[in-house]
Amino acid sequence: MFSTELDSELGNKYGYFSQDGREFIITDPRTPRPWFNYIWNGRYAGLISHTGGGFSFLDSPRDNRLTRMRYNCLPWDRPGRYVLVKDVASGEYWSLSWAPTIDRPYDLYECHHGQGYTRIITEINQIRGEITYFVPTDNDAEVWRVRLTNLSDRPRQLEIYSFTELLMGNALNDLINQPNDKHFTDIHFDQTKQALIATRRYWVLNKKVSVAQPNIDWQYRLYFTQTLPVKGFDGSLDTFIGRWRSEANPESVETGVMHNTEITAGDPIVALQSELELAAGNTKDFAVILGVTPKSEPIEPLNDLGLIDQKFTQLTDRWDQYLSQVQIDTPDPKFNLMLNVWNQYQAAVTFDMARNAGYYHGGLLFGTGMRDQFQDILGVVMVEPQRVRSRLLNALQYQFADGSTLHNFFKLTGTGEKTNHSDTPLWVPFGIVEYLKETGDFSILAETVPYHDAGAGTVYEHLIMALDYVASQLSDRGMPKIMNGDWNDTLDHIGTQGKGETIWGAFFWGYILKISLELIEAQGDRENLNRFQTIYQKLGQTVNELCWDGDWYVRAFRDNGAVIGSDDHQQGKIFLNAQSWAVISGLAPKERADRALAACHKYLAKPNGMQIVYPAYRQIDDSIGLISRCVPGKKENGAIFNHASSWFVLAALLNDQVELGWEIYQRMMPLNSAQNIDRYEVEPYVYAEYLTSPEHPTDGQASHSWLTGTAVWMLRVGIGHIIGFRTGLDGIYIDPHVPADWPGFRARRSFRGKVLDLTVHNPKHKNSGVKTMLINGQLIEGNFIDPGDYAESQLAIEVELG
Ligand code: IFM
Repeated sequence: MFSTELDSELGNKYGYFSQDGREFIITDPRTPRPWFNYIWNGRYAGLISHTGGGFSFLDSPRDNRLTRMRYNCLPWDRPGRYVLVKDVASGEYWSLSWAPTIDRPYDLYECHHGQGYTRIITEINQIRGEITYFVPTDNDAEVWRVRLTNLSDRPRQLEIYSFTELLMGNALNDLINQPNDKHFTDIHFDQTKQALIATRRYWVLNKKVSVAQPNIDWQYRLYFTQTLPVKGFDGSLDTFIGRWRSEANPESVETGVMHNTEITAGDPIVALQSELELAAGNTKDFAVILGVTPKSEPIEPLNDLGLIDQKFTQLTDRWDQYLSQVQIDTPDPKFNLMLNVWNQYQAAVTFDMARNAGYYHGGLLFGTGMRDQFQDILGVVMVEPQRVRSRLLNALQYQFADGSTLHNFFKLTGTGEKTNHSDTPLWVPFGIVEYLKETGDFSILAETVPYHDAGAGTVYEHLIMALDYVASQLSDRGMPKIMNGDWNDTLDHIGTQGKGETIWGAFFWGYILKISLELIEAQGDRENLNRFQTIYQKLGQTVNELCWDGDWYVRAFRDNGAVIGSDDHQQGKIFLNAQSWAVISGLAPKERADRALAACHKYLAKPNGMQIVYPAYRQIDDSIGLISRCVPGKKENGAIFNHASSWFVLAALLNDQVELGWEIYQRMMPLNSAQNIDRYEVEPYVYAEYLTSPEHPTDGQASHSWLTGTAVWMLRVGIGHIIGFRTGLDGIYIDPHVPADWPGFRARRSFRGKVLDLTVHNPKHKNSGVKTMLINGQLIEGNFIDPGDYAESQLAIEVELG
C-alpha cells in the first residue's frame, strides 16, 4: 500500500519510469529535445539535461548566473557540466554524459532523472561511468559525483578532464555585451586548495546601461575542484578548447597538454586534468565540485568524498520525507504515479523556479511573477507550510499601499514592473486564503509587511487592500476593467483606453470575493463583509444580465463595448476560461453552467485536453492584442493550454460532471498526451504549458515544459477534488469525485499535524457523495473533520460513497 510500484513498464521509446516511479530512465539520448531535471536547494540551483547540459545560478538566474547556456544555437543543449575520460594508450576520449562527444560508439547509455539529482550511466571502450549531479541541501555548490569501473581484463591508464564554462553575474548582460564583460574576469589556481578560483571585478546587477549601473564587484568567488590530485588546469576557454574547435574536441584533451592559464580578462572556463589508473575489473570514485562563496568569507571547498556521499543521502531522505506526506493508491497507475511523485515534484520546482529558470523560460526576462508565485504555493503548502509562510510574507512587499502590485519582481534587486494586468492583485488574497485553508495558521494575518511604495500593513490589511483596489477599478457597470491584460497575457489590447472589461476577470473577481468573504466573516469584520457581499451579489446579477451569449459566456468587452467571444464571430467564438470560472466562482446558475460546459465540450475538447479558444484567430487584430499574432493553434491562440484545461476539469467536477472531468484529466496526463512522443517532443514526466491543437499542422507538439501553473492545479484538482481532501478555513472535507468504475481507493495525507489515512469504498459505483464516514471506527455525521477535535495523531477515515 502507498508505494507507487508499477506493475507494467510505463514509458516510451526513449525511456521509462523505474518500478518505484521515482526515476525516469532515458535509454536513448537522441530524444526529440533535451529532457531536463532540476538540482537545487533554496539558493543554489541548476537545470540539468539528460546530456549534462543546462546552467546554474545563485538566487537569481538573470542577475547571478554562474555557468553559461548558449541560446538560439545548434547543438541545442550546450555547453554543460562535462567530464571527459581519455584512454592514454589509445588516445580515445569520451564524455560521461554522452554530450558533447555524441558520435562515439557508446555500448550503454542511461540517464536517471530523480528528485533533485540526475545520474548518467555510460559504457564505452570497456569503461563504465556513472556521474551523479546534485546540489546538497545545505551547501552553495553542485557536485558531480563519479564512479568509474574498468570492465576490461587489462589495467587502464586514464586521464580525466572536468570542465564547465562560467558566466559569473548578469546573464542578460553576458548575452548583449560579452566582449566588454570579459574584461572583468579573473581566474587563478590555488595550490593549497587544489582548486580554480574564479571571480569578476564588476557586477552589472540591474537597471539600464553604463552610468546607471552600480559600481560594484561581483560579490562572490567560485571554486572548482575535484577529489583527485590536479595535474593541469585552465581558466581560459580559448586555450583549453583551442582555435576553431568546440567542447566536443578540446585541444587540451586531444594533446593531453593543459596550459595552466590563469586569466585576468578573457572568456572564462574552469577545466581540470587528473590521472587515474584502473586495474582490471576495478572501480574508483571521485567527485568534481563547483561551489560559490561570498568574497567576505573564506573558501572552504566541499571536497571530502565521504561527506559528499552523506550529503547525497540527506538529499534523498529529504525527498522521501517530502513525498511521503501525500500518497494515493487508486485503480489508475498513471494517476498514482503523477500524484505520488512527479506532479508533487514538478509543483515543488515551480515554487522555486516560477516561470523563470528553465529551458523554455531562459531566466533572462521575467523574474518571479506575482500571479504565478501566489498560485505556485498550492503544492508545497501541503508539505512545507513554513516555507510558504515566509514566501508569502516576502512576496507581499511587492504590493503597493493602494492594493495594486508589481506584476513581477527580481528577488536580488527588489525591483520589478507594474504592468497593470487586471488579475494580478487578486492572486494576493487567493494565496493567503489557500495558505490559511491548509494550515489554519491565522497568526499570519497579524504579521506586518511593508508596502512597496510607502507604509506597512498587516497581512489582513494587504488582503483587504487588494480587494479595495480591484473594487476601485471597476467599470461603470461594475465589472473589472481588463486594463493591459488578465490571466491571458495576450489579450493585451482590448482595453487600452481604460474601458474594456474582462469577463473571465469578472468571474475570477467573484471567486476571490467568495473565498475572501469566508475569511472576512470568520474575522468578524462586519463592515468589509457587508461591503464586499454587496459587490459580489451585484456582480452575479451583472454578469448574468450582460455576458451570456446564448450558449456560453462572452470573454470580454472592448473599449467601445463590442463583445469578444461570441457565436456571431468567425474567430475567437468561445473562450474556455470564461466558462470554467463561471462555474468555479459559483456565479453561473446551474442551467447556464451545464450549457457553458457542454459548449466547451463541443468546441474545445480535443484528444490531448482543452483548447483555450476556438476558432483560433487567423487574422491579426491589433485591437485584441498579441493573441492574434500567435500562429493559430499555438500558445494562447487556440493551443491545448494545460493550465486552463485544469480549471475546466475543476469546473466539471464542481458541476457534478465527474466522468467528463476525469476524462479530460486523463487526456492531459503527460503519459497520455505524450503517446506520440516524436510529435510531443518534451519531457513525458512533467506537464507542459501547452500542446499545439488540431488548428496547427504540428497538432500534439508540446512546449514550455516544467514551469507552468498546470503543475499545482493538476495536483490541487487531483488531491483536493478527485481524491477529495478539500480544505476549508475551519478544517477539511472528505469529498471524493471519482470515476464510477473505481471500486474504491486509499489515500493518505498530512493535515495540520495529523495523518489522515483514508479508505473509500464504492460498492454502488457512484461518482461522489459520502454516505457514511467513520473516524477511528466511530461513525460521524457529515464529511467534515476538524483535526483539532481529535487527540490521536493518526485518523483512520473510512468512507462509503452512496
Ligand atoms: O497567465 C500566464 C502565466 O502567468 C504565464 N504563462 C502564460 C499564462 C497565460 O497567458
